Amino acid sequence: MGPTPEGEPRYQPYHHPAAGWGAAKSVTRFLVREGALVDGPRAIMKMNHEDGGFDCPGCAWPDDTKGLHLDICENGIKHVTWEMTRKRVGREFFAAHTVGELSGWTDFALEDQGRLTEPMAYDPDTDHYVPISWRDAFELAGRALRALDHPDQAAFYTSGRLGNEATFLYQLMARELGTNNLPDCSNMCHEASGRALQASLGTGKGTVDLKDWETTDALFIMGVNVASNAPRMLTALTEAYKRGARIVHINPLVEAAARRAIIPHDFRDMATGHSTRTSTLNLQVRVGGDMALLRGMAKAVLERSATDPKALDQEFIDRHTAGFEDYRKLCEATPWEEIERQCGLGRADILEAARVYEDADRSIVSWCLGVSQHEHGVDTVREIVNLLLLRGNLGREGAGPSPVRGHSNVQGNRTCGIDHRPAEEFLDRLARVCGITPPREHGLDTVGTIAAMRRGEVKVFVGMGGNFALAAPDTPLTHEALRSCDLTVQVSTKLNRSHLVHGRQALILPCLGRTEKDHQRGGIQSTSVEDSMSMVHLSVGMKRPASRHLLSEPAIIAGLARAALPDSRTPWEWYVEDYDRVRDTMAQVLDGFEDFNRRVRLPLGFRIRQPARELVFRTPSERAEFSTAPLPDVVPAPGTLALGTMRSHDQWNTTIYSDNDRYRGIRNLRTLVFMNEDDMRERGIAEFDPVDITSTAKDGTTRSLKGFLAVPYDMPRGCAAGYMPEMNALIALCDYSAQSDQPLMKHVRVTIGAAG
Ligand SMILES: Nc1nc2c(c(=O)[nH]1)N[C@H]1C(S)=C(S)[C@@H](COP(=O)(O)OP(=O)(O)OC[C@H]3O[C@@H](n4cnc5c(=O)[nH]c(N)nc54)[C@H](O)[C@@H]3O)O[C@H]1N2
Ligand SMILES: Nc1nc2c(c(=O)[nH]1)N[C@H]1C(S)=C(S)[C@@H](COP(=O)(O)OP(=O)(O)OC[C@H]3O[C@@H](n4cnc5c(=O)[nH]c(N)nc54)[C@H](O)[C@@H]3O)O[C@H]1N2
Ligand SMILES: [Mo]
Repeated sequence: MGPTPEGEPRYQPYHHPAAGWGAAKSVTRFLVREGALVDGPRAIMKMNHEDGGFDCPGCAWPDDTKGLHLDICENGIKHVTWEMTRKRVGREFFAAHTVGELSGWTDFALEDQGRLTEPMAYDPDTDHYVPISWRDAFELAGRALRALDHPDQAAFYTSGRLGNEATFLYQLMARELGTNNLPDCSNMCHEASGRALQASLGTGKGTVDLKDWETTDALFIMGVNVASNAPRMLTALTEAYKRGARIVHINPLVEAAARRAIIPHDFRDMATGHSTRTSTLNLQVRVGGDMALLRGMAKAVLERSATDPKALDQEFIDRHTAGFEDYRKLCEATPWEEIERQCGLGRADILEAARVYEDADRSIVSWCLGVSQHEHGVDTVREIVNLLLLRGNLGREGAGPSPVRGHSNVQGNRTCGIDHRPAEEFLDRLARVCGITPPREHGLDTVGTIAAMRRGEVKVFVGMGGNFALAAPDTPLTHEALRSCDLTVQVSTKLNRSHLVHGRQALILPCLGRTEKDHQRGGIQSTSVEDSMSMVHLSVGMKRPASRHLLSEPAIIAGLARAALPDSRTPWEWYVEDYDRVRDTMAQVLDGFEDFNRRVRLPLGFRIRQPARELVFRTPSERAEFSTAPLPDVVPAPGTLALGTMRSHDQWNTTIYSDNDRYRGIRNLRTLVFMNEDDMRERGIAEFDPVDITSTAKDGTTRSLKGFLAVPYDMPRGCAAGYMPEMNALIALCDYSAQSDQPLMKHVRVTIGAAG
């Protein structure tokens, strides 16, 4: 799915620090390829600045608050440059290529054509996309939406790039139409984290901010590939290490950030090649074994408290928590042997991690997809909270849970109303302020939408960004589902697979990117975003739009809404003239957004109040609640392996920049599977041997990928790993978590054998 490889596949384990000149070299090559050697650096200087500029769309890590650093990273630069490319996909391009022909292109080649420039509609007679005016495009979509028997026959997907103002208008349109069918990328990402934190603490978000990262004594980094996917966290890790904080990495793979890093903004380090350690302890847990490890650490803390009462913060437990006694008994009753077997680590390792935790006055646990994309993702995140509660690591500086979110505004999307299970209180306020009658039944999430499209129950699919056709599980089935729609609408910046896998009618609606000037009647507009640590700030584009035909996302939503809801009393155009007006309405509907327009213009924006941070818990007991879930059985059956799908260094979700994965030592190869050497030997497989991978779903059906190349890798036995989205075909639609409805993207049960 990536570009045509530049040479033979190569594998050479990587032993250098993360970031540094390797990153700088890779960026330069990239800027040259995109023809952005001039614009790129200029734009980058404007990124993540407290005095204006645009928010880096690369990830959701918060901006540096001290303003001392050039707050950028290799992958953020690539991501921005990818949007700023000078290449264009105009009407001539679509006239020259049928959809059938484009379907044979790689995903890299599709996106590499550059920015989309004008609205296009699919013409089934010629199998070409043909130009359509914005007016006709809106009318076509409006007609399809008006023709539905019920609004629940439409689904409105959001990818986490959408700014808060557009988000608010988007959910308003869906709910005014009468549906809560608002699937989003969170359904595949941090749904489990949100639900767990909500259940344990009464808020679905982390409670810490960057200041806490700067003062904590111990960091536990679980299931995240920091150097590739949250590179700005490298700065926090090196600074923590230099300060004497302990850093424990919990991951089946020892990723680059779990060794050493060079910080690109530290010119002295860059010049001398001096690197800083970023880890005190690496624990290579079994895939899915995190909960057992956390249980083991909690058990160790409780055992120590028998002789050392200071091991527990009993006062905190008594005052602020519920369910401690049950949890204590559960830990006691969970045998060490079971804990060791399930996490795949020896007792000494578990005790060492527990000792780091016990010795720290303040601890932060941070996690990403390695924790959330599992059957028991919710239970594991709740176990993280259990562990934190034992020592009162909540509601004080330097301590607390800190999920690393993915897309740059995925957290803001949820805050501003993208939720297929909206709270009653939110709907009440929306009804009162916006004068609509929102539906009360819960809507469809990502998995539910695919199943409903396939059954013919959802007939219109609108994708507000993203690349649903590739990001979703069960690729062939998802494609079948999209193809069975009456209409698919994709609001996008670049050509991608979701434009080629379409309904009977299809629209491509090109929008402004975050780097571009958004000119409306009321002048240049800015939009707000919320980072992983609940900071809301403005982002304003400064580049000339890629084409004069592009509309902003709010304008596209308003156009769709006007056409679908001819009798609407919502002032759609009036909102689009000046986004301050949208923000004024949001201030009345959203909790924590009072005085939105003023506060969002403060130098660093504002932080949404986190009740749990102030030890206010909106749970049934009004306390932080311990959970008492049994440990899941994650040990693979004999002959099978637990396979996790993940990103390479040179990709952004479904966007593949190259076939290299520098920090894992891979060149020119994406169709690979990383395996433990002993597991390979046992199967008679040698390095680069072609293998067939077969998954078995909960319903007993099987799916296969053939001819992937095996790569021996330092990882626990019984585990395997490979890249998304190539491996999404292995993940059955029915394989989602009963706790979060998230597809099991980090735990596919597979057998692997020499290619037949
Ligand atoms: N450059 C770049 N940045 C990105 C993205 C991108 O594609 N490219 N994507 C963005 C998005 S949307 C998201 S959600 C985040 C994703 O950020 P990550 O969560 O880092 O994403 P993955 O590549 O899926 O990597 C998952 C990590 O979890 C580990 N892992 C797998 N199974 C387990 C397990 O059972 N337990 C533990 N402890 N670890 C496990 C893997 O070895 C890997 O290190 O990054 C965001 N940032
Ligand atoms: N197997 C497996 N599958 C996974 C995952 C996994 O770990 N394993 N991770 C899951 C996760 S965490 C996520 S978040 C999803 C990601 O799923 P999505 O968010 O759906 O996918 P992306 O690849 O981020 O979307 C890329 C497209 O977004 C469009 N785009 C870029 N910028 C803009 C913009 O400013 N506006 C608009 N309207 N469009 C824009 C471009 O056209 C580009 O082609 O994938 C999920 N899928
Ligand atoms: Mo994500």
